[in-house]
Amino acid sequence: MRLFFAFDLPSNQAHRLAELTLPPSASVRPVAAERMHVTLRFVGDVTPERLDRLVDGLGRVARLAAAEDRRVRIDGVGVFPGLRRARVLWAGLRIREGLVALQGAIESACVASGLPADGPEWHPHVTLARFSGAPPPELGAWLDRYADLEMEPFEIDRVTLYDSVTSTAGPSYRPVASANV
Ligand code: 2AM
Repeated sequence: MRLFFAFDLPSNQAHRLAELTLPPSASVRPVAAERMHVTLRFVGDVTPERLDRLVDGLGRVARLAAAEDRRVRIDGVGVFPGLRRARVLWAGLRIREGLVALQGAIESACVASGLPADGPEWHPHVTLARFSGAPPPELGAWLDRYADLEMEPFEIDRVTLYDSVTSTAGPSYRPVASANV
């Protein structure tokens, strides 16, 4: 299993992101609207007992998150790890303290289940495309063009623990557990 906690985008926003014209390149691999999401915490493979504890933790986090401000909005674009060696093209998220608290609570639930602590920095983003080879020379101009990308705010209403299943057709994401927040 390749587990991760995430929330989905409103379908209309995911479709609008999927319709952005990507920088032209033979190596660009777009993400379909149906698979766009924001990872809150990558988990990876776990034992069945740890999975049970993570699912319990998700329920506790959801109850706690009900009191938080969970509004977010798509804001800007960028690349990981950097322009010259770009592997991932993403849309950023403007977030409020409430989401930082929600992500922190998920991190705490992961550590309580026995997982090692994640790195200190969380970069909320929606992966729009991946580059399987050298990034296109037009990438810098593309980033400038969409620097002011902004969508209407929305409220996260559900957090899901997904299993990423890889096949020759690419990854697909199977919900293992989810909770309304
Ligand atoms: P990405 O969107 O930046 O590619 C399923 O693979 C999800 O988990 C994706 O959203 C991916 O992030 C994220 N992910 C995969 N491997 C990861 C890792 N080693 N560390 C953090 N996140 C990871």
